[in-house]
Amino acid sequence: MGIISPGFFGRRRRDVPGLPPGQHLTEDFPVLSAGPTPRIREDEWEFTIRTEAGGAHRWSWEEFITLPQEDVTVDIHCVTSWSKLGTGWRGVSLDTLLDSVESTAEYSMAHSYGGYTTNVPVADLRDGKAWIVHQFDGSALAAEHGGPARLLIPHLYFWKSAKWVRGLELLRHDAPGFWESNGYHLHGDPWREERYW
Ligand SMILES: Nc1nc2c(c(=O)[nH]1)N[C@H]1C(S)=C(S)[C@@H](COP(=O)(O)O)O[C@H]1N2
Ligand SMILES: [Mo]
Repeated sequence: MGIISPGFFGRRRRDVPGLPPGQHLTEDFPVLSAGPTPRIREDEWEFTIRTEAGGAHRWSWEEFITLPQEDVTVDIHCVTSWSKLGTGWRGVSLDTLLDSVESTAEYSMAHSYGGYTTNVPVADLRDGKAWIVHQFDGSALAAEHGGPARLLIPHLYFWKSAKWVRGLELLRHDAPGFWESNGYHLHGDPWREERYW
């Protein structure tokens, strides 16, 4: 049996590049859902952006899937402390979707099939920071992980990445979503440990 100083693992852990404070690495892909998994067929799936002025833009699955697609490899961080590095996704940038609507709103609420909501500032959806993804690791996104499509906002804690997403509501004022109403932080930056409030 070798002797390993207690500080050894501690140092290594902090030294993992890409691992925010208080997080540990996981190799598998945990499923975290607040309720039952909605089963939404692609032919009934729709995604709608509503603006603060009452406008709306809606995409059917067919329309969504023919938009420009991006492949992204990103790290994800759950507030319950697991992080998974280098995850691969395919989907449509929020820049592409938001460019279809006229809006100056600074806040948004994501809405999911099943009723889940989460609030995200529009600035956190813009400039290549967020996607609506429909593939994980080269395969169709599994229902447990939010298929047919989910939000992916990897620079915020993973509760912001709404599974089974069905729309985005653009708002003039910030308002808490499901977990934010239950004590989670309004913003959720893992590098600043914006976990609870
Ligand atoms: N619709 C919906 N989206 C959700 C959740 C949920 O319960 N319902 N859980 C959130 C939380 S807390 C996390 S950590 C991630 C988990 O995604 P996963 O199950 O694919 O790992 O989804 C987020 N998106
Ligand atoms: Mo989470």
